[in-house]
Amino acid sequence: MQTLSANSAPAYTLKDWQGGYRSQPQEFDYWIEDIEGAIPPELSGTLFRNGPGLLDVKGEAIRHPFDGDGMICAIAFAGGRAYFRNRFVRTAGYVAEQAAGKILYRGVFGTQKPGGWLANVLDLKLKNIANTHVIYWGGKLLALWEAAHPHRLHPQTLETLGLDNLDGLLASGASFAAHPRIDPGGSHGDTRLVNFAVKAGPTSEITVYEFDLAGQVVTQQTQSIPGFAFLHDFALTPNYYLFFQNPVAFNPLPYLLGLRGAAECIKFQAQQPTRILVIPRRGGGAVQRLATDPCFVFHHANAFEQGENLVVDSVCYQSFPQVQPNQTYLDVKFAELPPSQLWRFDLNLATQSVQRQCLDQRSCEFPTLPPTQVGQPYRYLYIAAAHDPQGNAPLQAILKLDLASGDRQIWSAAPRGFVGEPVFVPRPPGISNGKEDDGWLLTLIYDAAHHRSDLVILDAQDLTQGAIARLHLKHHVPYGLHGSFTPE
Ligand code: 3ON
Ligand code: FE
Repeated sequence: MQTLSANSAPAYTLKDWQGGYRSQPQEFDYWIEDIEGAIPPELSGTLFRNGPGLLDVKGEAIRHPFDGDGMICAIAFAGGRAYFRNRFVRTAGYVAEQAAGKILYRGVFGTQKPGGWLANVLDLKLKNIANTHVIYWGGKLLALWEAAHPHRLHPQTLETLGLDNLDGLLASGASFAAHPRIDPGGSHGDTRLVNFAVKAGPTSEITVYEFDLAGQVVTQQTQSIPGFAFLHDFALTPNYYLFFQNPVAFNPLPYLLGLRGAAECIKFQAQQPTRILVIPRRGGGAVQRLATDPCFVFHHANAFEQGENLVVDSVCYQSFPQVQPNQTYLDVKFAELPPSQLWRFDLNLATQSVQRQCLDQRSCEFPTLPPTQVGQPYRYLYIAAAHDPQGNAPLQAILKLDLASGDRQIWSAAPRGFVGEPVFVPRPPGISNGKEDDGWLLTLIYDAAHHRSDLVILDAQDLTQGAIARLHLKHHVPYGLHGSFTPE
């Protein structure tokens, strides 16, 4: 197994990294012809992927990439060929701003309308930017953004069909998170898509929904939680949902006054514990709230049950990562920031105690695993990571952790490549060797040397052999958030 050794010089330049945050206003449709290696002919289906496509509105920069208009990429694979398409989600806000040629909405992460605080004071409209995730479930392709309804898209053309309230499930103005998980089912039950919605306030409300394969809601429950809850993701096991309630306080005043975005009014509370919320999936039991050391979590890798105990693996930050008032997101001083790291939390429900251990020093984000293991004991975890094993740096590599043996594998796109979320695609049943890690990893990387993006295909069993195929797009795709793969 290959493990990279520590490097003193950064493997990247900030200028190269910044290139991946240029807007991509164009929409494309084409067969990908420029390919290194070969697309496995058995790889069949579509990778959908979401993220901010615009980092400016007609030249006016937005304050934070999470405020960028959602742009969907679809890369369809069949017979060893691949077709690329990207489309902006025609949200009301995108359509209006493109027509007006200027910023008309405030963004949650601090984008303001031009004209100073007077132009922004008491404007509390949310722009549903549909930029965080995209899933195909129950015959619907849905672009998700956690503070509002999904947008439904045409699965082939990516044309926006409109807001979707999930057959009347979502009340007007309700939210729907951008982090569904698919419980593969098994002896404990059927395959389910599980997602949640949060109403944050002095007391917060979490609603969790479970959907069957046809997209029909089969169970839902709502729980009240003391305190403000900013919950981006969750984890599940056959019997529980797990949420990390980060220790944060929310003072909306600067937001109301037009001075800051709502997310800029969140303050990390370093003296308070992180609360791990354990919600029974069935039977209407009470929520358990276990305390652990303060940390900030966006993403969980996985959770599973171990006798009476629960294990959850999550990416932890020392505090809530925020752009400082006198900075822009483009001049992040990586070297001065603590890394985000993968931690394992062992929850003892009998004693209500938590033990945690760092699984790897390397700075990382966007964990994933084979879909068969979601909610189950698992051996292999994949995650986008820094090239260097220590310190904070942009994501340039894909790391594979063998949680049983402790072995690591890494594939790095450094010095000039920057990776996005890896998506695991199992090798189809008929030809799979049955191993947990038999499949491919798909990830879009930004190649600063050519100012374009590549879709990289890795063999998930062995990252050290290098990319199986590297599909050169004709253009770049800005750094994204989440995606999913749909076979067929
Ligand atoms: O007042 C509340 C506070 C709040 C922040 C309520 C609320 C629902 C309006 C709200 C909104 C939250 C939203 C809209 C969150 C959106 C999050 C988002 C779009 C993305 C999060 C991404 C997380 C990570 C860790 C991304 C990492 C990216 C990289 C490493 C770059 O490649
Ligand atoms: Fe996320």
